[in-house]
Amino acid sequence: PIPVNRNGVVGKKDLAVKAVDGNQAKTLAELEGKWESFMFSPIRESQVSRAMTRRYFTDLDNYAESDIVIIGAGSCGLSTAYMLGKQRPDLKIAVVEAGVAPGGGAWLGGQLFSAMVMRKPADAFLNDLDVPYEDEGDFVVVKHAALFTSTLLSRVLTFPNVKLFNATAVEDLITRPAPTATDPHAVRIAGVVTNWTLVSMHHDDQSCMDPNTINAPLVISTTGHDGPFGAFSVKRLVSMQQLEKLGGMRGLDMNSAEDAIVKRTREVVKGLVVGGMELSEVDGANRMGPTFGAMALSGVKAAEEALKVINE
Ligand code: AHZ
Repeated sequence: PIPVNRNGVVGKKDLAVKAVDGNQAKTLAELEGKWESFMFSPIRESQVSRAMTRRYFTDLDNYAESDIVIIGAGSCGLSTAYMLGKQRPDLKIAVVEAGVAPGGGAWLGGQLFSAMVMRKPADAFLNDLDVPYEDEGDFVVVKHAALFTSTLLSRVLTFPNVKLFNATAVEDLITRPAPTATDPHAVRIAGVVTNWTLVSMHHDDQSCMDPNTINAPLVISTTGHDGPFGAFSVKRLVSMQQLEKLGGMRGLDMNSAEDAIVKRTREVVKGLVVGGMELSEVDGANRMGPTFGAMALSGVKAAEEALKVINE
């Protein structure tokens, strides 16, 4: 039996003894051929619970005041987080993703095909990430979109100053009055209102499931084009009368779409930078379909725009 004290906690000394008994290998080579005597170090279930919940609630506490919140962890949101995390280890960056699996639409190239196409000069982003590709002249091809997305995700998650809250939806934006000479009702965005996505999906059949909040002087929204979850922030800007109307995403035209998305990546209202396909809804830009260079470079520009605002 595993020794536990009165509080149900395994004694540290006992754990150490068990660890030695349990043939704790430091390398896989040390495990080879020893499966008969093999055993894991002991654990009590509460230790697993506490290891997870203590960290999660510490993060919730810590990131309740963030420097930057990124809404959406698709190809644009993750590219933005990568640039910011890399350049500014001093900033606290919360990434809020509604889905359980971060990555948005970037796990496949297009339809259900594996490869991911990026038009030049987005190969510069792949070089920075160290993702291999084949050069086809004006564009490059990563052999599987998941190689791009998983590499990007692992880089982002390794930064100590970036926290991903997945399975968490942004339900609303926090605003503060910021009247201008032309608009006395203008606001600036000052953070996000969140809820676990499974809770967000049940507001119609359960009552009193109030949300949580993250305050931040800058929010970057990359929630994709309109859909059940997409274009979240810009639709909310219309309903709170900070944007008159949305332009609506136009049909597919790869050439004009990709240039437009990168060029128009900007602070749309004070405190809110918009990037990726969410922008196509604001400006009425074309869609580009299965070519991802604009998502990476919109992320690079969103980070640059964000730092301009932060440094103001
Ligand atoms: O789950 C969404 C997805 O992972 C997440 N998201 C949306 N609303 C949210 C909310 N709270 C939290 N309220 C939310 N998360 O945002 C992510 C968006 O990722 P995406 O891949 O859909 O958007 P993107 O702009 O990063 O990339 C677009 C990819 C496309 S669509 C397209 C076309 O149709 O032409 N072409 C490309 C390259």
